[in-house]
Amino acid sequence: MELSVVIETLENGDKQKIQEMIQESLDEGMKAYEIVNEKLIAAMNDIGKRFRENILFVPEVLIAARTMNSALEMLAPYLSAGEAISKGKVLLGTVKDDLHDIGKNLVGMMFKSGGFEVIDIGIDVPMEKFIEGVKEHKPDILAMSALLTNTLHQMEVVIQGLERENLREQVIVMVGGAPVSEEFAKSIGADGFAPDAASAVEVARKLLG
Ligand code: B1M
Repeated sequence: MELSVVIETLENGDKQKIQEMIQESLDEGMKAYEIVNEKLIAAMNDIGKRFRENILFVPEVLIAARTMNSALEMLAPYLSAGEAISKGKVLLGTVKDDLHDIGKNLVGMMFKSGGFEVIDIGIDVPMEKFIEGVKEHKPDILAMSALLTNTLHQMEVVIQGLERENLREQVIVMVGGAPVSEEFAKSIGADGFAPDAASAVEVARKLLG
């Protein structure tokens, strides 16, 4: 599975081809998480670089993202260990005004594979919807993802909303996404930060004790 071919296939939006390539790699013994990290994310980073340089534009990146999501869906059963006993409940979403969902989906898959129950409330989630979700589902962890510098502050808005509703003590808040840092997480009063989907599960386990 050559990285250049993965990039080309994502850009072409060829869902069937990417799935065939993944199946081949799995058959050859490559681990699902290696395929995600070394091929799919690496390919998306390359696409992101050309997006930043105005070589690729939103419609092209959107096609690549949809193809990547279909590849992740196919890999989901391989990432999931299928543990029967729930390790905890996670309410997951991408913050308001932010439409990026690939990282969030990956975080959701890794939580599921770690035995957590995941309630994914989607993208562009306003504070009110996060609060409603906490009231309705009573999750152990509220997990927020943001990919844009100008949507980061929404994480703080949600934490302040939880405080106003006296819900802050009832839920562990975790944040992540490319522009999020440990320092930022601390500064807004989040309980945990993880730089990637796999470590999000480790951090969650530590926070739950
Ligand atoms: Co957007 N975009 N985008 N985009 N896009 C970025 C993020 C950008 C860095 C591109 C660039 O300029 N190089 C840039 C942001 C700059 C900034 O704010 N600093 C950007 C921009 C500017 C925009 C628009 C404003 C462009 C425009 O319209 N002019 C626009 C905004 C739309 C909106 O959200 N309102 C936009 C639109 C889009 C598309 C719709 C075309 C598409 C998204 C489609 C989709 O998601 N379904 C898109 C994409 C695909 C990207 C890039 C290319 C790829 C993002 C991605 O999926 N990466 C991205 C450039 C890049 O990152 N290289 C870019 C792969 C994914 C696995 O990584 O999401 O970081 P990531 O998740 C990681 C970690 O961050 C972490 O785990 C994952 C890996 O294990 N993680 C968590 C994520 N959430 C976590 C939560 C946790 C813990 C870890 O705990 C709760």
